[in-house]
Amino acid sequence: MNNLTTKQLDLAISSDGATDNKALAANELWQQVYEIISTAPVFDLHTHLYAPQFGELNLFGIDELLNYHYLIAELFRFSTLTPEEFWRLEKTKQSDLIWQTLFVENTPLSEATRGVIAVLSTLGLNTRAEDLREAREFFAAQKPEDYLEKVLKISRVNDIVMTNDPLDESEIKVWNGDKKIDSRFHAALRLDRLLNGWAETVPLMNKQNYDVSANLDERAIQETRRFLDDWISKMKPLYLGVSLPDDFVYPEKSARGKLINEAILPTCKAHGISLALMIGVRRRVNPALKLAGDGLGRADVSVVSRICAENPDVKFLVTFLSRENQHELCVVARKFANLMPFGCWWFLNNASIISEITRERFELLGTSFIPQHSDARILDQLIYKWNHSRRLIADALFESYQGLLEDGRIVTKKEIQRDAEKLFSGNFRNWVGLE
Ligand code: FIX
Ligand code: ZN
Repeated sequence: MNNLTTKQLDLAISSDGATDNKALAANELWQQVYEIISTAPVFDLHTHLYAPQFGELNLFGIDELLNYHYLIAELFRFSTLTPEEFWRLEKTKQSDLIWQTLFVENTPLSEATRGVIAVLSTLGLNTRAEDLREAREFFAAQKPEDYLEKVLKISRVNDIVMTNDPLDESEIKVWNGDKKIDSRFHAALRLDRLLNGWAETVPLMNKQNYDVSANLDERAIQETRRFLDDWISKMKPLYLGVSLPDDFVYPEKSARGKLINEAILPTCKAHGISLALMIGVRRRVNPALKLAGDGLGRADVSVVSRICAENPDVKFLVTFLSRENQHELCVVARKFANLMPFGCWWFLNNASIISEITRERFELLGTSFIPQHSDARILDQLIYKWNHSRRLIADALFESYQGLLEDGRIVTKKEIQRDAEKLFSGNFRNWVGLE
């Protein structure tokens, strides 16, 4: 029921002549919201993509798309092949099998299979092909630098944040080399191995001439801070990031807890850099599936309350992997201005859950959150991941505007443009101190 009387609505619509400030009646509202959201430039704050300068780390094409670990996990739902037999196949045979099993013999209904369909369809390729010949010919004909422009244009992604591991040999080579990295690709310094596997990390840091030891004494803490300082100046990351298990606690009597308190948080303060906490992953619940073998668990959101309360001068980007943690995250974000919730991460990146999470975020946080990141691992995925999410976010935003209209306030095209800019790029840019 619309609280605005027809007269008020007519008055509001004609309230001022300027088109952008003209009130939008409900029927034209959807059109405007959808158009503005569909074209809003995106700052993709978390991906596993790499700039072209990273060479073979920069993945695209049908064989990479089909070997996405989401699809490998889904393959074993239908195939009698064992993981060991699958891993013995060469990549093109793996993608042939995945295409045959998930797309020909079965209907591609999952988010990940529909994503491949959306990419093929957008690129004008046969989505019901019996084999991958046409697709392989198409991608083989793409010049990587031209194809990158094509994908960024289609997906309207202007900026991409990578996930950069300062302990990865192939990455170290690029960062120590003299290639200028495409400025649209930004670094995020990933801390998983340092924080979640200290014992295995010690020799890797020693190899880079940092004098650390397993017993994490004062010297090790100092040297870890020097390691972080050096890599921050080399990568110029927009944030430091780490994924954490569902049973993560803070404070924690562990190497991780000591490193967070004595190395990571002081480094964030010293550099004024944000810390991204991605909480709730259970790594290798089925090791046989390798990257596809990770799961999730419901976490204790109070850890975020404590870390935000005890570190008011650190800005935290936070996402949880469990659907059951999302409402609590919104409530904690209402308590702490140094907390920015972001994304519908991984197993949450599905229409039914994105819809639910985005609606509760608008209801509890207004536009003070970052609705999505792609988590893309293969360049082409930007095409479907952002197309799917834009539609869902537009639906939720339209519903919020409709509610506002019913409560008695019109919304203008200019305000929709302002909100879309905040949600898809501005909130993140401001959070990490970009102009
Ligand atoms: O920790 C992460 O960054 C996760 O996103 C990855 O580990 C995961 O494999 C992924 O790509 C999910 O989309
Ligand atoms: Zn990720």
